[in-house]
Amino acid sequence: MKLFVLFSLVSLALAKKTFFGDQVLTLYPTTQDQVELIRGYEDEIDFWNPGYPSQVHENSPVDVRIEKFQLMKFKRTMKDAGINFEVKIGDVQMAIDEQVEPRSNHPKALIGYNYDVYHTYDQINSWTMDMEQQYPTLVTRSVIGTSWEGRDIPMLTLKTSDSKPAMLVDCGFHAREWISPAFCQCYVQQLIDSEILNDLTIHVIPVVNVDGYEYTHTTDRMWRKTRSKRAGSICYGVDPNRNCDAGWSGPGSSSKPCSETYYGPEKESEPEVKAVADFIRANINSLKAYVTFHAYGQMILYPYSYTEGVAATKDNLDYYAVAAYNAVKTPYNTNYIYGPGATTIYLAAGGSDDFAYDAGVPLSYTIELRDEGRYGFALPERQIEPVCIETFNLMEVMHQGARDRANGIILE
Ligand code: 0X9
Ligand code: ZN
Repeated sequence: MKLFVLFSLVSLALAKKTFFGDQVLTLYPTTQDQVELIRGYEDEIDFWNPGYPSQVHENSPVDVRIEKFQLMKFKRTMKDAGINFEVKIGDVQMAIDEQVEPRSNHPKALIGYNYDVYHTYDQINSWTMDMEQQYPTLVTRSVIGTSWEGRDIPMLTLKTSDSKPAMLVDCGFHAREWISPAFCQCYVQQLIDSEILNDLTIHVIPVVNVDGYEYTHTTDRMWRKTRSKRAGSICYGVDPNRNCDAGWSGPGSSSKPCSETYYGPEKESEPEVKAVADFIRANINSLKAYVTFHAYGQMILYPYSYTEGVAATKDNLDYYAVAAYNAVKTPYNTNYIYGPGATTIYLAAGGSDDFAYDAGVPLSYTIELRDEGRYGFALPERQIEPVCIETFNLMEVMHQGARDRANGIILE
């Protein structure tokens, strides 16, 4: 009997979390009282967009995932409080299941690496090795660090010769934002066929938060943070985008280890974050641009996010944001918004974009990829290809920005 109970407990712990019957609702609070009511759910519901309750504001929509067992009561409470809402995703598990196409049905299943599907950490890691083998003169694989759970964090450097100005592109800071690593992979493939490598060296980290990403494949699809675990806390993980040395522990980040925006026991406590920061510091003289990919919301954000204070080179940052806005719109009319993080999305200290900028990288951007909330984190695989195409267009603006900077051109 004891053994049976133990077995059940272990299998429960190992079981993959499911989201059957959970819904994503978009709430429309119009008064401060309504905002406070929604914020009060901090520990009970999953805030998708904005990512955490203190950023809920009057007259701006809020996407939240409500578990099946809470739904009836939650909807009644919203109605009683006069908060309008609509059901964005009727069944989160169905959306997750539909996100991934049956592999055998996929038209590209048998032709080389398939960039139009979501891959696991192991697949992505092997792909980095294959890329180096396949393009030995162009691609170099390195490992910038080791995660909390001991995984390698691989990086691909694409270059045609040494001593070119460089840019750093990373993906997968937040685990559940799967479209981000998917973009980094097709970006590398598109770079290989492009002329830009004659002018720039481009470093690409396809997944920063490797443990978190693996966890979203094995256990909890909606995991966001790292997977570190420290004595004295029952909760796992630190928000890697609150853990950087940029106004660390300031507004929009939490001291609570169980919070989705926990800033961690100290700055760069997370080995994944330290690996990226160390790379930026070590290459600060060559790095002209840094672009970090998140999801979702369709935004081009630039410093600052840890303060509402204006960045010294705001006009220059804004110049490429406007150009990028136009570029990303061209192929499929996808609408982005752009601006400083603090005023465009929310105040949030400890982010990698602000860190890179203050460390001396002149152009620094966070891109929130598709969509605007129709599928949110469960963006279907059929959207990977259009995201790759329109976002490469956006990146061509960033390449131009890095080249301009290298040539001492400061456009405003
Ligand atoms: O909150 C974040 O970290 C990012 N949004 S997300 O929904 N992907 O979590 C926005 C980051 C903007 N930049 C900084 N806060 N520095
Ligand atoms: Zn993110």
